[in-house]
Amino acid sequence: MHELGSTRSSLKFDHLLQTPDTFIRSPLPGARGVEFVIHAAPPMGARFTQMTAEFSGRGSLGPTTAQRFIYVLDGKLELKAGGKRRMLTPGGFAYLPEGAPHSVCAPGIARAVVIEKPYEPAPGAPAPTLVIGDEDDVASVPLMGDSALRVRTLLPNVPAYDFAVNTMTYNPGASLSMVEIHVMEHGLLMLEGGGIYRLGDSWYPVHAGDFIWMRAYCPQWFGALGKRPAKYLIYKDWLRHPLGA
Ligand code: UGY
Ligand code: MN
Repeated sequence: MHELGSTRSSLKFDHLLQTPDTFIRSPLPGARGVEFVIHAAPPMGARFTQMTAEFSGRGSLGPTTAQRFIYVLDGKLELKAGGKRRMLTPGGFAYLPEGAPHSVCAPGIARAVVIEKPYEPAPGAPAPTLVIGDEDDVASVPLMGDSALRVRTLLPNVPAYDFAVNTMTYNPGASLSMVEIHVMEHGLLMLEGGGIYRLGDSWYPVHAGDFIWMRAYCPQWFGALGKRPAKYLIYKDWLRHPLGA
């Protein structure tokens, strides 16, 4: 059905809501058998990239000059890094430090979130190391004591790492307790359910499959609606002085 030019997608100065009907796929150098939806990237003001990588059978990622974080959405990915070989399944994730030799290959059709960011060293902080995990093994912690809104912190919360990736799960009716305005920017992929996202001075209906980018200081609030929990994966720059010192 032709939508006559209408879409829920919206690009404003301080945010992007990108809905699946507007996704454009492209190849990237070095990758084989993979198409990328490049959701967030420097041309729109982001200081990181976030993509959805869609692998055909035997597809593989190319190298990167940046740190790389991978979170499997569908299918399986074989990761080789640091002398380890792991098969990641949905909810499986990995963090590869900048310059760490590795390969990521899909034995069959698969989809994954790929986040890349140039590493920002911090005075006195040790170098980050390889992380391989599964979301099911990560503790689910109530946000500000609200057990209807639970957070899983996928990366170690220590200064070696300069970004965070978390999942947040809201029971129907749960919401952020405040409108947040903060220095960190966000990349967010809705994984399950839906609700209303306030971004800047706009309120949007959102649901699984939607991507959101929030520039630093973008006013933000979410409330979950529907009969099932809403869940998203969220990136933020973290644990670095804003002046880069
Ligand atoms: O970590 C965060 O800043 C998170 N609470 N933001 C959000 O969900 N929009
Ligand atoms: Mn936030």
